[in-house]
Amino acid sequence: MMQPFIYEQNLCIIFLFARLFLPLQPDSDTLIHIFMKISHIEHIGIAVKSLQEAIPFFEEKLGLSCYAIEEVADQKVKTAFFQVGQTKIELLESTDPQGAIGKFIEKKGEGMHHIAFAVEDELQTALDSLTEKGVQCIDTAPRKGAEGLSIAFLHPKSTIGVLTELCTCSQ
Ligand code: CMX
Repeated sequence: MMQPFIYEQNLCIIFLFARLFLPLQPDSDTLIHIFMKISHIEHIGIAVKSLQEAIPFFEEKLGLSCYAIEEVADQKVKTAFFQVGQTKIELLESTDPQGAIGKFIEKKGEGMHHIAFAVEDELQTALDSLTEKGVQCIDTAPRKGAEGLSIAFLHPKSTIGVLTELCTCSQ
């Protein structure tokens, strides 16, 4: 059985070695790869069968208020938005069974569909850098999403299984 004092001494030695060989600041190579600043979670997308049936749950049970309903024809969805702090909840109802939400509901049922990060950088630059790093971008260029945001999706197969959206309102 190791004495507590010797044990503590060993820990100190390990810490000093680690401190010597692992610099606290990222090296210049690492800094080159820090390119995208995510400011917050812009919204969380939830696939629902019917907005009419889902909205009352959020309003009457959770006390949130739906502030906008918008159809995004391009995405084959109708959306409803709720503000929760800096983040929104986006309910997504399919308008076409062949669209992304139609297929998702058919396969997995209702539930969380994607997470959207607000990025402060130029979206095209972020997409180019991600592509360079081997991330599969569904959109290789930004396009217009709900609420006039510029958006782009990353494929769930290269984002740990979570469909990920990047968005910015600055472009
Ligand atoms: N989250 C995690 N995985 C998902 C997913 C999701 N939301 N949607 C699909 N997948 C998975 C499927 O489970 C499937 O996995 P397996 O191969 O292991 O079975 C795989 O991706 C392929 O799925 P699919 O049903 O065959 O669908 P597609 O390949 O045709 O499309 C995707 C998948 C993600 C490329 C497509 O849905 C897409 O382009 N999404 C981005 C656009 C979008 O989602 N628009 C709706 C929201 C719009 C808005 O917010 O305004």
